[in-house]
Amino acid sequence: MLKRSLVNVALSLALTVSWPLMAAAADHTGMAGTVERTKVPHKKTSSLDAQTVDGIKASAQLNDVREAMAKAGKEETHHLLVFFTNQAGAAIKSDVVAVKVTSPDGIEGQALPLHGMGLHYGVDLKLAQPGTYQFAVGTQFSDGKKRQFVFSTAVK
Ligand SMILES: [Cu+2]
Repeated sequence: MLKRSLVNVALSLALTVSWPLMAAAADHTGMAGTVERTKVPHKKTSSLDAQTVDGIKASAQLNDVREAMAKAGKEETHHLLVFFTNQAGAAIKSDVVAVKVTSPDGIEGQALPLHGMGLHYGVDLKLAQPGTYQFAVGTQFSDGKKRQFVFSTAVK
């Protein structure tokens, strides 16, 4: 029975995530996450507290990308990554993912779409003021329910 359930897990993973997408996700993490974290003394990646709403867990990460962005002539300072998993821990896709960012001065911005980037959804953001930001992430999964996940973190 154990063997059979392992096969089922492997099958469902293969069905939900295609290999080229997984490779893209691995590259992305390598570039902005693990590699830099070991080289750079100050922390460029912060993990935000995971939220579970109605059986779906959302984990978020905020990467400081201002150096690379500035080199490319862009004003964005951070890349927000959001990962969704079901109760079995498998990555799942949402038809719509958007974020409303509230800046430290309490002003809520317009909804910005997050794009599917392999195993996560991501968007580049300009978080220019130091202080605590709130990220309200709206979703719609295949069950049609709208779920909102709210994260917050301090930015220097
Ligand atoms: Cu991304």
